[in-house]
Formats: sequence, C-alpha cells, structure tokens
Amino acid sequence: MAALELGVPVEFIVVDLKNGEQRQPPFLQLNPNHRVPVLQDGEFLLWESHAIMQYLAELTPGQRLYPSEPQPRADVNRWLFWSAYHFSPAVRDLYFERVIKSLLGRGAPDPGVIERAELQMRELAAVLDQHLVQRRWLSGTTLTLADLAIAAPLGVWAAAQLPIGECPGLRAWLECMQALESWRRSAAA
Ligand SMILES: N[C@@H](CCC(=O)N[C@@H](CS)C(=O)NCC(=O)O)C(=O)O
Repeated sequence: MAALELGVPVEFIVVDLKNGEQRQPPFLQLNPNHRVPVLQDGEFLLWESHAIMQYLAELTPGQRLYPSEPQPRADVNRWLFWSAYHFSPAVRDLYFERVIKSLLGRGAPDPGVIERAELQMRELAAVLDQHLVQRRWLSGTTLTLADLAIAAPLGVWAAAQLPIGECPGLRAWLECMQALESWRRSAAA
C-alpha cells in the first residue's frame, strides 16, 4: 500500500508461505527471519515492513505519508511502534490460533493464548476507537504510514474474529481504508 500510495514503481513477488518457501535457502538469503515483506532495491535488501515503508517514503520527494517535521513525524512513529510492539502481535496471535493452525494442520487453538490475546485486543481496540471517533486519520489530517501500519493487519479481522464489533470509530476508519484503491490493489497482489 505504501508503494502504491507513494507512486514508487515496485514489482510485487508473491512468496508461497503456505508451502514454506520462506524457509528455503533462496528466501533465507533475503531475510534470515523467514518473513515477508522484503524489499530489494538494487544491492540493498531491507526487511521489516515499517522500515520498508519509511525507506520508500524517504525516496519520494514531496510525499505526505511520512511527515518530515519533528512532531508530526514523532506522532506517526508513535503509532508505528505501538503497532509493532502491541497491536500487530495481538492480531497475529488470534489469527494464528483461529486460522493458520488449522490451515497448516498445527493442532487445535490454544484457549489460553486466545484468552490473553482477546483481552489485549479489546484494550488496544478501545484505544484506537476512542482516538478515531472524531478523526478521519490516525495522525494529522491526511493518510500517513500510521494508518497503513495499523489497518493492514486488520484485513484479517473477520477471519480472526477480532473483537472490534463495538468500536464504531475504528470500524468507520477501517471502511475508509478498505475503500482506498491501494488497499484493493495490494490485497489482490
Ligand atoms: N515484524 C515483521 C513481521 C513480518 C511477518 O510476521 N510476516 C509474516 C506474514 S504476515 C510471515 O512472513 N510469516 C512467515 C513465517 O513466519 O514463516 C514486519 O512487520 O515485517
């Protein structure tokens, strides 16, 4: 989404996670953590989605996704860290337990993990919801990397049964995000 929003020409290459392509030597040479996404720019290899988004923004003159003034940038960074440390792990745990485990034949969902992640998710979703109830975007007055970083994991909210049903601000914002052309194009990639 960041590449599309910024207009950076990127060739998307799909990695077959279900069949373990990410754990094979050719991919491990790109990212020893066996995870997507990875960006390759000439000789330069970069993994970690937030670092990739920041790099793409830095490459783009006049962009507005990642503000350059200290406070607006710090505000975006705040949400990126919040996403990486708190929000995405809670989404991941629920998605893994409820969807990926059965997809990969990795056993039954662990009720203890689900209970803990649900508790975290409810708390985090309430923070987001209260923040978004009177705002169009997470940070400032336009779409930023903060919106992209936090909306992207929510693409699985229905399948992972994320407890966000009673979060009108969050749901309205997510609907706006899902209506973006970059959402539709990257979801189809
Ligand atoms: N912190 C990483 C997380 C990346 C990540 O967990 N990617 C998942 C897919 S969403 C993956 O590649 N999983 C494959 C695996 O763990 O083997 C980022 O933001 O780039």
